[in-house]
Amino acid sequence: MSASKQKTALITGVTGQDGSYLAELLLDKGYEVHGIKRRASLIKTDRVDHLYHDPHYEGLPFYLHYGDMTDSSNLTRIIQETQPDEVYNLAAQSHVGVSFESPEYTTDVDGMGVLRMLEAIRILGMENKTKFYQASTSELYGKVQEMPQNEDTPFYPRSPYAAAKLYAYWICRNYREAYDMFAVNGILFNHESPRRGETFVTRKITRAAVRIATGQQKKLFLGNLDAKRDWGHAKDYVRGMWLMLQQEEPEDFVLATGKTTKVREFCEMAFSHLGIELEWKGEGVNEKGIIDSIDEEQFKDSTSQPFNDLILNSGETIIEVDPQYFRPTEVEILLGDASKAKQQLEWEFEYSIDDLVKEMVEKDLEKIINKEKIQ
Ligand code: NDP
Ligand code: GDR
Repeated sequence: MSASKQKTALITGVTGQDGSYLAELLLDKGYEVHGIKRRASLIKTDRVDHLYHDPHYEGLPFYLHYGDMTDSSNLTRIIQETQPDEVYNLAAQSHVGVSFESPEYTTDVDGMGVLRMLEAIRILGMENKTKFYQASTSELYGKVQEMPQNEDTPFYPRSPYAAAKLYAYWICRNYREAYDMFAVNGILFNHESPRRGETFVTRKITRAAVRIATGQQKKLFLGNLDAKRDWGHAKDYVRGMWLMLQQEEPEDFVLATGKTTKVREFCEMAFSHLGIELEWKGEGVNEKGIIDSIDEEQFKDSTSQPFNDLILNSGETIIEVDPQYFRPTEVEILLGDASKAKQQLEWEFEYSIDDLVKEMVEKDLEKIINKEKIQ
């Protein structure tokens, strides 16, 4: 691609899981990529360090700017300076459980932050130049009414995180309709990778599994083992984000695999890769050992008196339910229908859940063997 045709992208949340994969993808496509990072007392750019270079020397066209979603003037300045053709708004306080602890901050970053970005583009008169991607989420469906969920399924947020993302979803649509902006929502179901933050359940499980298998940890404490999620691989999903911004018309799309898996099944898969077969045991276990209903009262009973609070491996308890990880209101099941993305974007996912679990376990194992910090 010649220099004059090179597109410029700005990624908020570039230091996160999705931001790092998206930056790689866009650089590969010949983009100049700018990312916003937050000031911290310790450098925490591990996920993009391989892309970054000292600006005094030649390197990839990848640049980092200090910024924060709570600071309008800073966001406006960065957009003005970088003049992006495409903005990918991925920055968020993205942990649903933490959003109950920090609801106001979560709302500011995940809700108001989106408005700040859209307003900056509009005030700078860039609404006809800059395409905007908003990281919307399957958490919007919350207390699920319909299965599977697609672009027309009604929303019912179940956390401060989801409520903030609901505002973000609508303000994005409003700017599209009010100012003719190319602004789209990608309603993405859970996607994971070896770069997943270690407090999300999948990474918490794979990391603990290798630590337990190598004798560095005794037990894994988890919350609701019967929550079901539609888990894909982040690499597949960032490709979908890019495709959404290459369309003629701005539209919202669901990305999902169409398969839902229980947290306990994810545990079984992860431990099984390490040769550990789990046997579920505990007081109050029902016939099937599962909770299939999404009836709230039944669910409440299940959390106050958890099923299967012991998982035995050769008589030893290695996983235990700890109610501190239950959420005041839970999203029990998510299952997405990505037919629209498959038809219009020709988006397909390449990684199955087996591939995903295998890669996550192997990378965590590699890190332990190489005595690297497991991030
Ligand atoms: P991560 O938590 O891995 O990354 C979040 C990013 O946002 C990090 O770079 C973080 O910076 C940055 N950030 C947080 N707060 C601020 C702030 N106040 N100002 C500037 N930057 C901030 O999330 P993912 O990569 O997994 O997700 C990306 C986006 O997609 C998020 O908006 C998330 O809500 C959404 N999403 C994610 C899904 C998933 O399954 N992964 C599914 C659907 C939606 P730092 O590194 O400094 O913490
Ligand atoms: P989620 O992801 O809330 O779906 O949000 P998370 O991995 O945190 O939880 C998935 C399910 O697992 C249950 N769970 C636990 N969760 C965590 N974090 N820790 C535990 O110990 C634990 N035990 C059981 C949870 O209750 C839940 O049901 C993710 C984030 O990436 C969001 O930003 C994104 O919008 C959605 O996915 C789609």
